[in-house]
Amino acid sequence: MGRTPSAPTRGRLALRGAYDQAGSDYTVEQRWDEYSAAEHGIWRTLFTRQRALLDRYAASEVAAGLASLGIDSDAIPRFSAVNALLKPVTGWRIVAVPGLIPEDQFFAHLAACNFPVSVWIREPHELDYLAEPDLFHDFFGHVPLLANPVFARFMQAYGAAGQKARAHNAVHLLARVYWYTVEFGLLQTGAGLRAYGAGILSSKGETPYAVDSAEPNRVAFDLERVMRTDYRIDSFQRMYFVIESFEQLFRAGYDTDFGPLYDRIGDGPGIAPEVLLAADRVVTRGSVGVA
Ligand code: HBI
Ligand code: FE
Repeated sequence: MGRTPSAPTRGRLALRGAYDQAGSDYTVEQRWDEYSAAEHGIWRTLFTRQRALLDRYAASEVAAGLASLGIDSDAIPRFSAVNALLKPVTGWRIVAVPGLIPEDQFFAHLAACNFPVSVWIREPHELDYLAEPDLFHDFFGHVPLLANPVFARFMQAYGAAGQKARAHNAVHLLARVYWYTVEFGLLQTGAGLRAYGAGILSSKGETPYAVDSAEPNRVAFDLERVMRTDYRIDSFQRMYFVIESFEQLFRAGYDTDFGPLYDRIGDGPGIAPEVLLAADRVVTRGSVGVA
């Protein structure tokens, strides 16, 4: 009979999604009609306050993506409506999932240009922080840049690399790349530093912090340096890596055979995020810095 996937575990956290309803690829139906007025209200509150930060703190491609996909504060987006606009532009589509899914399925979805978005939205007392990705993080943070052709190709290449990394037992190294780019990446622009990472853009506190605070280190992106660097999941970042363009990201994810890199780095301890190395191209030296 059909095997029911069980909820993946992440530390001791019990995941709240309805995993018993998921298919073997972990997708579910969005069931948009079942969202309550209160849930739409949470979307509206979160969207409004994060949207107001974008012009000052985010890469311009983020607001452009929201506009081109018709995403606004009115209500929780219908995935099908957004897909109708997204698919023709970059070939990507959103698939609904119960929440965090096992990494092999996650990589397979990205390699197939499917972006998994959690169907549930956080509760009123969680507006500022929650440990699991919910609909607001996944949608507001990740979906706008899927309308950018270069970024979208990077994401696909990342998914394909994930499948190879599993064979090398190097998923933890690739996860660092995802963390420091897709989740917490900064972009150097003519107008100054701007955020493009979803973990930044979905956080009211970390959006101004990532761009303006004197605390964290900011270092020019280098693929091997990123793969060697530990990250913290329970606080604002102490280190951000700065790309010059989405093309740079795409080249790093696409033209490189990660095999030799994985072998060279191995699985020794990572560099702490507070540490700056002599070889780093430092953009800003943070007050957390260790010489
Ligand atoms: N599942 N829904 C979801 N969203 C993620 O961002 C995610 C995931 N499963 C695994 C995973 N991320 C990570 O293992 C990768 O980023 C490396
Ligand atoms: Fe995310």
